[in-house]
Amino acid sequence: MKIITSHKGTDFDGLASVVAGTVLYPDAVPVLSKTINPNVKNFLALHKELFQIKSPQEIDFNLVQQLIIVDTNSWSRLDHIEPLRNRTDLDIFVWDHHPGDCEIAATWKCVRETGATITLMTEQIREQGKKLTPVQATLFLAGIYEDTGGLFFPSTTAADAYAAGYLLEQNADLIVLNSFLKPAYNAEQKNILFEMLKSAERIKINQHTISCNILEVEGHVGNLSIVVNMYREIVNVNAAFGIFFEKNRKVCIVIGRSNTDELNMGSILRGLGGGGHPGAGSAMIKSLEPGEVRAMLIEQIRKDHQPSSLQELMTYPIVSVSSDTSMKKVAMILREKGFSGLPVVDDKKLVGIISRRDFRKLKRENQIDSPVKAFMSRDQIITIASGKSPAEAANLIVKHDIGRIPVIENEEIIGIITRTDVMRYFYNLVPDKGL
Ligand SMILES: [Mn+2]
Repeated sequence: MKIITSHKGTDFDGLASVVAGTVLYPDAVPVLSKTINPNVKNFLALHKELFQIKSPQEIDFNLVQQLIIVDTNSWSRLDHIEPLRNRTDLDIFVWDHHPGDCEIAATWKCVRETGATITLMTEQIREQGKKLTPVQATLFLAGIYEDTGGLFFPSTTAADAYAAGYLLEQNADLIVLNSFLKPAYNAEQKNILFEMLKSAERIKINQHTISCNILEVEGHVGNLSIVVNMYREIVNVNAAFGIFFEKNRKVCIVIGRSNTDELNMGSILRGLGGGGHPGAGSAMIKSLEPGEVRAMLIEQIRKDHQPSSLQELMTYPIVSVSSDTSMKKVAMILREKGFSGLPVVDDKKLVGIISRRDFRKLKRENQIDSPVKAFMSRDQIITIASGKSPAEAANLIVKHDIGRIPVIENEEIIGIITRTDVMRYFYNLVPDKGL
């Protein structure tokens, strides 16, 4: 027996991929976890009989010989087929779009970085010339749209757009799709935005305009970050925070959105026990009045000054040598400081870089007394102008895999930006996966 399944908390990409699996492997039985996302549940409530999906209870796992896993590559998301986990005789196929986490030992896999798994499976269906019904095409397109935010997310690839085009050719119905992909912004969110705008205010902290709005809400409201972002755009501030107070649960949900790297939502809200990334963050605070939360938040914003320029971040004064320094002396400095390389500077101008590697160029013993200019590299030295941002420095470091970049101003070297400096800057910018 062949079964095909996807991760728990099944989303449209998961369901679409399972159904696509039944097109590619007609003898496979589709099995879904009991936990399914609400919008997918709504879709299935109307279309279930079309897909003949089985629950894990209906499967005799002893009879399973082949397992096709779609839209995940991790056993931790496959609780519902736990009995199969330790079977060594299984033939396992994996279709997934997250190349990072390849946990499952598959006998065959198609894992490629795309916006959605269904994109990969649609390609295969198209290649094999298999026919799709309009319902299948609609479901597949829902998978692509949900996982790529309607082809908007940066994770979207050209392949997703091609697959979407193909599915539209196969009569995917955008009106049906629209009604199942829950509108992110509906009447509830509209009311909250309207309330926030009534009491909108702007304050200035460290040269940035900020708005910090307290609002009482009844119970959990979804998609508040979209509301906060719209609010930020309308009120026209660098960063907007919504403090949403759920009176019955006595919790404050804080959501922040910013449009500048200098106001890092992730690090500010980490200060309140939450997390996030530079542009968006959130925190949940219990047993404090919203007014107290607001005061804490403002204090946190004041403290959280991000170095915005390379000058603030770079190391200086720099250790350098002049071009007539002997290689012997250079070797000594490198050893003493534990550096892998040094800038060679004449009259404040960078003329070369000498690194440990360059010592391989020494052919005779007495060359150790020769000046560094005979061995340093002069060409294609990566430097960065002092006006550039820390993020640009980080890009260069990653792109060229170098540990240190000279910072140049008016053709003079004024400092060095190192991997460590950049790490220090980015330490607070590491996205918090948990939120
Ligand atoms: Mn997916």
